[in-house]
Amino acid sequence: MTDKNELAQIGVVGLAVMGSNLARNFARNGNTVAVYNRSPEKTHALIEAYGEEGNFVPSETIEDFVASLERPRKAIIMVKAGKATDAVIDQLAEAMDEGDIIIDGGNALFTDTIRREKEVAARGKHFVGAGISGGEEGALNGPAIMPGGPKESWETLGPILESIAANVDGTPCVTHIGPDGAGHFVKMVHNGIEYADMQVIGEAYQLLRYGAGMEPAEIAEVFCEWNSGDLDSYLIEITAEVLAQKDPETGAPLVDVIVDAAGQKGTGRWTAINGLELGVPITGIAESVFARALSSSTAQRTAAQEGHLPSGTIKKLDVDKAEFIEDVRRALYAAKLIAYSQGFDEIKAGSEEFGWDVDPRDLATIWRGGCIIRAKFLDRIRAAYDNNADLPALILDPYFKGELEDLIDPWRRVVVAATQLGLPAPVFASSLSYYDSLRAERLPAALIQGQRDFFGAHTFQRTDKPGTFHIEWSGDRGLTETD
Ligand code: NBP
Repeated sequence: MTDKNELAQIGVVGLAVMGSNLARNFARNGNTVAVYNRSPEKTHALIEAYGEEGNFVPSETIEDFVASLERPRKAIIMVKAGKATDAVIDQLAEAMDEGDIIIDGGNALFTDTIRREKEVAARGKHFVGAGISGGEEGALNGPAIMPGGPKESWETLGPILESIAANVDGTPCVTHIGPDGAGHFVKMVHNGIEYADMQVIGEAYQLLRYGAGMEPAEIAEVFCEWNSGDLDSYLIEITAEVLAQKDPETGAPLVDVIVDAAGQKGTGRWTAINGLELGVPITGIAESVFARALSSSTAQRTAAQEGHLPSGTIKKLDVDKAEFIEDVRRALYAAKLIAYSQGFDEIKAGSEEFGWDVDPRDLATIWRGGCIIRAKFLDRIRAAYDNNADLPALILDPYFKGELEDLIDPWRRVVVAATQLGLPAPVFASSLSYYDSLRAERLPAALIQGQRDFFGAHTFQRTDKPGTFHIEWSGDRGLTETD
């Protein structure tokens, strides 16, 4: 139903797949929605196909669109991230009045969001960067929404966003994350965790397929079973679906006809870059980004295969298949746990750096539904932060520590097996090294400090007394204390 005279509670600018699904979600949940797209064909197509789903107010100009919104006006931008977003913000800020709210629901880099909020605030309007997860399906049926921006905006926006968000046990998967870029920052790290989660699932598949010699359909059944336990999650569920799927053209397993070069749109890379900038060792996420890059290094991979790089001695799997499958499940659980633990570390560091005061319990709550990393064990993460909001690391929570007791040996066995089988398992292996580094009483960092002092007089601290010291390496090798 469309009515040009009715004022809309919310507007959506950009009616490609995400925007039109979000607009339909608003309309289906009883909101009157103003809709506008740069090229009017998409607006017409939306109204023609889905106009009966609820109340839509279509416009062909941004001025008409703004005029069709009730005050304070609330408009969500769902256009291509980058310059298009800046262009639309400028048009909206021009046409809107003081106190109106512009929301960017695209995948913006959080530093752009910080800049945009300042620019929009200087023009007397509010700006909210909101991370939206769940892809097309989530946008239509209930995404997880991570809005940043001013707290006052959340008070106005909260109820309408709650009306379209996913809902778990009566709790909507949306909450105010923190000021300015906090929402897009958290969405970025969510995507980084998603990269790691997908990669560890991929490594488990690789080991079962080429280590245990299982067929995709058989592995699909294993993933189905895993989905009823600790690993219960959307990504495990869809993995089973993808592995069970046959290619409609050849009848072969679909996974065998898909080119093994993984794409990326940038949010995982941003998460890794930010981890480096903040000095947070998010090894699982960074390895996952590199793994995608390596998979797409087609020329190098072809040259390496044709050049027959020596494999060394490759062993066959010499353990019982059922035992190996269970070991892989536990290794996957452990590596996934590390990825989440590291992701929460990055959020904590970002929140401190930018003064956002992000509450990890909020994330564990709203990520339980709608988003791509939704998983049963987020309830456990929530409980961990409920018990201790200042946990030094998620894996130090008593429940997860107890889980690791059961996971650690299988995890070590799987990394050894992958090495002996000659199969890559970069996140299984690097996460184990990260874990052992955290546990280690002494790290080779002492030696590195010695090397740094040798070639660059970078000084070092001593274990036995305070102060900063240097060895006269090219002189008498005596110890001097520096300021
Ligand atoms: P796209 O990212 O493909 O963008 C297409 C939309 O941007 C169209 O409505 C297009 O209008 C509009 N647009 C462009 Br391009 N340049 C414009 C300009 N200068 N002025 C006004 N409008 C302009 O759409 P999408 O896949 O629906 O994603 C929308 C946002 O949601 C993106 O930021 C994306 O990163 C984010 N997101 C996507 C997903 C997903 O699963 N796809 C998930 C989560 C977040 P036109 O029709 O006139 O060309």
